[in-house]
Amino acid sequence: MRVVVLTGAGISAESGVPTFRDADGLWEGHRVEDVATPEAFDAQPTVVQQFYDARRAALTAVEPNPAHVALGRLEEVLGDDFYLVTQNIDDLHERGGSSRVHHMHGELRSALCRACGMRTEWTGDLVDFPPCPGCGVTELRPDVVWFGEIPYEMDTILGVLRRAELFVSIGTSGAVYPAAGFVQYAARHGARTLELNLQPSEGTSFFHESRQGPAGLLVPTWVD
Ligand code: BJW
Repeated sequence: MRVVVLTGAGISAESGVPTFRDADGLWEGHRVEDVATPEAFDAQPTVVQQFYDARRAALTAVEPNPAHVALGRLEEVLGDDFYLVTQNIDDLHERGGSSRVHHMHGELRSALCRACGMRTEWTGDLVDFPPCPGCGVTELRPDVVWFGEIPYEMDTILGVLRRAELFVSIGTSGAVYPAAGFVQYAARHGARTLELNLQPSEGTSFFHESRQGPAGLLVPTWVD
């Protein structure tokens, strides 16, 4: 695996999807802890479902931007030498032309059964809590990774990071682990590391090189 790219909320910002920790961030009015933990879901399932329903609905009004499209082109050129892992739960990479996207924090368009663990396509409004199509129990939740939960595909991701020649981080604050630790892990295993972000992230000093600016400009320039 030669090139590994990690993306965060910043890559979707120019498409109109709010980031988490910028001034107009998603969590204004909604503290992260109020909606993005299993405990919050236990305490207020309807509020949490409505929060994700709103984000799912907002997705229909946005389009991929030149940064997503450029990564789609890169996958076409590099094939199996390219691995894209995103912390985002939107589908803008897929709509931008990427066919192999690894969603380490889950996906808005997927539902997870708390009883049997089955992951299924999200079908409409789950505020009414329909039963799981696999086991029939009414335990569906958004298929996203909340604080305290283990992100998806960690073994695979760490494997590709060990084999990476280049690790590129795009539009992420470096505030949330384990993704924030990927740069040091990849560098320790011999990769060159590059950050493309609007401003220096919390982890900027760990990168060999850091470029600042909007992803819609920086990513196509880097890819081409
Ligand atoms: C632009 C731009 C433009 C703007 N162009 N750029 C080690 C140390 C300390 C704590 C921990 C640790 N390990 C674990 C923890 C605990 C915790 C954690 O990290 N806490 C921190 C707050 C300290 N982590 C966990 O609980 C994780 N689980 C875990 O660690 O399990 C144990 C384990 C793991 C692995 C192996 C074995 C055991 C789970 C974390 C789950 C995070 N979930 C969320 C919600 C997902 C669902 C949802 O979307 O609702 O994921 S929280 C939220 O933050 C979301 C994001 O994916 C994530 C990261 O945010 P991101 O993408 O970086 O966005 P922002 O807003 O922070 O930054 C945007 C950036 O873009 C900014 O820098 C802007 O400048 C930039 N930008 N416009 C380019 N146009």
